[in-house]
Amino acid sequence: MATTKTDPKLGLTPGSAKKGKLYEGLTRELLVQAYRYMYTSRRIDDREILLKRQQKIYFQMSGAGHEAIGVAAGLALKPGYDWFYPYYRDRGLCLAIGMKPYDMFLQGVGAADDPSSGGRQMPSHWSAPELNIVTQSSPTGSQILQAIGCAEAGRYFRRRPKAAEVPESTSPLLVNAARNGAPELSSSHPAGDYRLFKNVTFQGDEVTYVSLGEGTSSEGEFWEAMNAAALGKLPVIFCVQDNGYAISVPVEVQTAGGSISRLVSGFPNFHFEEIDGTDPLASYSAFQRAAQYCREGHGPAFVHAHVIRPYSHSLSDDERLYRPDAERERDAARDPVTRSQMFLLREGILDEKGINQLEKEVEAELQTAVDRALEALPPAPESIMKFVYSPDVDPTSAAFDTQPVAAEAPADGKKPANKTMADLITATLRDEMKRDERVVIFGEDVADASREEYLKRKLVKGKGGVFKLTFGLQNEFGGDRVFNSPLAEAAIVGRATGMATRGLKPVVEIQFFDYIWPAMMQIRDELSVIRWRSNNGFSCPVVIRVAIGGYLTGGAIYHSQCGESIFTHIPGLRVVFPSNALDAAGLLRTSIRCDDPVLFLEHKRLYRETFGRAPYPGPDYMIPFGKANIVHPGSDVTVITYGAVVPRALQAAQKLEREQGVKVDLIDLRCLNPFDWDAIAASVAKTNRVLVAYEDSLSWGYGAEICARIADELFDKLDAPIRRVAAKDTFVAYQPILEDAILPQPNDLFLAMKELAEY
Ligand SMILES: Cc1ncc(C[n+]2csc(CCOP(=O)(O)OP(=O)(O)O)c2C)c(N)n1
Ligand SMILES: [Mg+2]
Repeated sequence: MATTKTDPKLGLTPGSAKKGKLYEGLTRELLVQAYRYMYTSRRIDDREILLKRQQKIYFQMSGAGHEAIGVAAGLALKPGYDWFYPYYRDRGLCLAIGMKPYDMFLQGVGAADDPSSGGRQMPSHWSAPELNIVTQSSPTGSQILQAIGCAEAGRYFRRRPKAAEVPESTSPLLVNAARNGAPELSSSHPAGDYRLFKNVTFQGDEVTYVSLGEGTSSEGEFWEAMNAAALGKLPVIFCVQDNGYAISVPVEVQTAGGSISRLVSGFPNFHFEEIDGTDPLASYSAFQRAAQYCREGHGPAFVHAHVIRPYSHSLSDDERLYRPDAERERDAARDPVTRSQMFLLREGILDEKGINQLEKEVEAELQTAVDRALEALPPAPESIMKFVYSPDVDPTSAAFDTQPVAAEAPADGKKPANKTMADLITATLRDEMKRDERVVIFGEDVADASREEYLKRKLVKGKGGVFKLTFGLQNEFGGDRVFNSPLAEAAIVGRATGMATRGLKPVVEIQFFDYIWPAMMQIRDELSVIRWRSNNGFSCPVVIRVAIGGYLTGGAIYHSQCGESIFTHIPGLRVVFPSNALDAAGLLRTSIRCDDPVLFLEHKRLYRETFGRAPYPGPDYMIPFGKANIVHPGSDVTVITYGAVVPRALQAAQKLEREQGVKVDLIDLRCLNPFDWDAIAASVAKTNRVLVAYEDSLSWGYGAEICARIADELFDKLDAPIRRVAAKDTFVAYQPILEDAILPQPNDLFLAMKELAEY
């Protein structure tokens, strides 16, 4: 609990008959402290509103009306021990667990020293690593699934404490530095393991707090999170702060029947509370019960707190447009700050003088805080690229450039067997799981069998993914490290994000690229941006493996999509797309050991192709990101491609050389973000002709960026127009005749290369 000291000068009424009385376990001093937090919270809102009107801050979001439930939760939980995913109305909670008013004003002015984000996020988007307040964002509800992952990680480390340890390293200096709190190292530092920079902490009976408005309970992610919490019996307290409105939409239009408590009452394993959240004592005792239930391991808790919203939705909203005076006056009668003040007076805990004095002290504290914050320096414009990626581990560096180790030759003297891309992905996952106990794998169907007794009794062999790439891993490493998730893609990515924030390394699977879209909010607005928006306070280096692409004969629209450029357009996310077994092994290992979120795209058609098979390159084989592979060297035409177009382009290039003596310089990018610009520039300088080829539909595709950059920077090297070969601007059809006509074929590539060579 944060400081509960009460100023001895305050007029705690002496000699009262009720002295020593406890109120739901709270002493009179603590009640005064609670009132101080509530009053401070309200007055910060008032000051911010003034500052906004004076154009000294740029946005305001109030916690008014929500102070009692927030402060009560803060007093019942433990900062730096429990974990917090508070939404924007949780100013009272944040004060009660230790955030300072000055920190809040720094958010408002967008100061460089704003501890939540360094001026990158709006105020009331809380973050405080030392208090375990995890960086919050603006999408309503995206915090909830992450809170689930956070609680799962806590339980994982409790059961497997060794996983939390910093690994031995060849560089003791690095290990010590990391133990002493992740230093800033230059990006050229040879660090090659994210664990050196992830300080894992966990507690045996920790709980995770997550809050939301009643409107937000309409989001699908809320229901996915409720389901996951109930399934896992996780120690998560959901706090729904129900002020009756989501901006202008009243609760009866938002929630069927008008009561979220009624709707969720069927979830098993939950402890439920429905309370008047403007009453600090009722709120505190509900939170005490909820926390105890969670700490004892019975499961999650749901606290539905009815509150009020006296200051409209935000400063941009005027609630008088949709709420009549009478309704607003009814709310005002329940104002938690006034109620608490009346309670203190009525109980004789503070007299009028005491109240006045407390309020004067708060005003003075806020004045000082505002004055200081208004003097604070803004962030430097040069800092904008800082923390898009990890400052500690550079996956393009030499630390990730290792040589394959020849597999042991079979006893009969034959060469080691060539393996498929699928084989090597499985082998890499297996070795990384062995090496790093923080690696967990989950997704749809990835387990061998969720009913483990079937495996134990050897009644079944196990599935291990629809493409069987995780086959055998549950059997070998256990059901807590490889497990099936519900069919819910946002939950897969959101939970993984929460886990990775705590230091786990989730390697999750999205079964088909075509079904990644429910997870888009988590990927675009959370996973990729958490490090940047928290000014490096938090990070979440998740690996998302995704089966992608067509050329399947029968895959049709919903099992053949590409769309990688939508993801390479996201700063903060690494995107990898190997074309052969060896690259898949090397790049997957780099993805797992690096410190950034990675989208690892696996082409389904290449999983078991004869093209690009290789022996297993050993348990430490890595390829740095952003290094292309020259698949076929040549001096006449540059072809830039990746994925399943690589073998098709190779076929075309070989034919062109055979038939016309034209030598194609064929570049397989392998990694799409970052990509190997140097390899492209060197090749174009040599050939002066360039074709960019990709499987996705032509317009606005990945190749467009490459073409634009070549036109921009290599214009004087070109002897011919830049050409593209890609899929038609339609969808991938089921009938193979249509599929062939839609996707780029070797002959399309051949003709384009030939035309360029002849230009
Ligand atoms: C996904 C998403 N959709 C819409 C918005 C815009 N928006 C911000 S707050 C809000 C209403 C939230 O209402 P509620 O959950 O009841 O919380 P309250 O503000 O009432 O406390 C909306 C629609 C958003 N931030 N995120
Ligand atoms: Mg609301």
